[in-house]
Amino acid sequence: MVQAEQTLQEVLGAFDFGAPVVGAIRYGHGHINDTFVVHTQPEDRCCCRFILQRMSAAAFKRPDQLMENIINVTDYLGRQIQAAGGDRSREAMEVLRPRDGRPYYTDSLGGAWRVYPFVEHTVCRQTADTPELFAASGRAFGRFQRLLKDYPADTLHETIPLFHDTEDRLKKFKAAVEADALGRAKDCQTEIGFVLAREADCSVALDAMRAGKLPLRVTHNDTKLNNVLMDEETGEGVCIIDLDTVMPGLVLYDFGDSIRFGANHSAEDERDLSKVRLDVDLFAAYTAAFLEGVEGALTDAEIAYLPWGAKLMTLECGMRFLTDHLEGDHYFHIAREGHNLDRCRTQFKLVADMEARWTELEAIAAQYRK
Ligand code: ADP
Ligand code: GN1
Ligand code: MG
Repeated sequence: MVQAEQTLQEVLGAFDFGAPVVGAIRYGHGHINDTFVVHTQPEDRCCCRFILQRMSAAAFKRPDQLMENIINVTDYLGRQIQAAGGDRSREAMEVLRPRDGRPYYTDSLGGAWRVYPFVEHTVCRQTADTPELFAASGRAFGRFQRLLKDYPADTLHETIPLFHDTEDRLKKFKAAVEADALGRAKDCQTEIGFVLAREADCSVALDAMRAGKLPLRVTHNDTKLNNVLMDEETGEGVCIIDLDTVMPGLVLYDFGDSIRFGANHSAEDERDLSKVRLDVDLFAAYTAAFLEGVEGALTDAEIAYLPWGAKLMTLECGMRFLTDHLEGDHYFHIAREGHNLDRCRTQFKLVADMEARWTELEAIAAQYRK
């Protein structure tokens, strides 16, 4: 993979930031794109910042379609937010086009880059330290779901085909075990067995969808806590970011992925598994807030399946980390050897916790059925 730094200067020259660029440094904790913060120095104001990203070529095969989705979705959200009296520049992402007017810039080595204004006076959190904070993220993701309720789903490109198709993820996982390209499978037999014991689970949401019980909606599909920017003073959610995977999906994907990442007090790559534990109070706080944010837009069946969303997104993500580990870490960024295996283990610990406390999770969701 070509280091993003190799073409950084060329890319900075391709955008008009409205003031001289002082510098650009790596930024954030995303696993997929190469993200930089660009500092500029306007004459009459203090530093003005931008987010510059090289979109992951491993994840996104069609940056043109990806950017078409993002421009259309952010325009749509922007109009809705304005109509509701909100601040478009703070609450919806906005794409800053390169000098040539295209939606993104392709560098001389083929890398695809885009720019967003930096949403200031916000914080991006890696763990949900309090139920209030986690609830604020739930309201924000719920509201996002509601705002996109009538978005024409058939106009969206599938930026990553079969993204949350857990059956397909299982198939790819089995192929990686079978190929065992790096001879790593022998060291992950426990984890491989964990997935194989849950093969049938991988079909639960898809079966319900195929049976007409769960509707397809426009979903974000990557609702980690660090994909929402919170107001630095009030702690409320300001802006949902990382719109790369906004596509048709099931609402339980959005609910579940937030629980997977946020309803515990440890990092996704924590090595001490005794610290990794599902916090049912956080689950309850998020459920209430998410449903408040969607404002009654969900059916009873969708509400009943929320715990499945949590379990499936966690199982699927663990399976994806393990697949990437077996294939040589070509998809998720890693910072150390075995990083994806460590991440896989935290996910499976959380799945086991969810199973152990399943009746409690179902009872929490059931409170909200009409
Ligand atoms: P990835 O797909 O790699 O996760 P993200 O789009 O989530 O990439 O961006 C990575 C990080 O950059 C985010 O977690 C957040 O901290 C920061 N970020 C992204 N966009 C903005 C923005 N417009 N304003 C402020 N921070 C941002
Ligand atoms: C990736 O892009 P980021 O870091 O917010 C991934 C998600 C995973 C997550 C695990 C496009 O999210 O699907 O759940 O890592 N995004 C993509 O932390 O694959
Ligand atoms: Mg992200």
